[in-house]
Amino acid sequence: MIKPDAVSRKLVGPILARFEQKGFDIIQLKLFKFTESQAERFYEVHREKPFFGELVSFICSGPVVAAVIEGGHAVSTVRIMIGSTKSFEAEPGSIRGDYGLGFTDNIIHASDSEESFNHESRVVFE
Ligand code: FUP
Repeated sequence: MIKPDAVSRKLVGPILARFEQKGFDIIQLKLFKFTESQAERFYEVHREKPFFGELVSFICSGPVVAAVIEGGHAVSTVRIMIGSTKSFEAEPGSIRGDYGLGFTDNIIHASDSEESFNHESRVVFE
């Protein structure tokens, strides 16, 4: 999911292109703005964390683009492609490493397991 910072910086095309160039299929795509309650459900694993409020408010701050990406080893390969959570530490060549410097505003989210994909895609595409 391409986060509000990247959408406002007009990085949707370049980011989606990377997944296509890698060989993945984009099988669902949605531009939308989270409501607060939808964002709280999306990030419910972080509900008790001290940064939860900041995270929810950031993800609601502008439109996002959610994509369902299909292909072999999609979860692990996409996680490698996005780079470390802290963009300022992410490897050059990764999406966060190439496009961002932020931590909360870190360009992109990707599901880290099949279970989180099932939950997150339900919240986004329901
Ligand atoms: P990631 O899976 O790389 O997106 O990272 P996490 O699941 O650890 O964190 C979810 C989101 O919370 C991250 F995109 C960044 C944000 N976050 C903060 O804003 N502050 C923190 O202290 C930790 C995470």
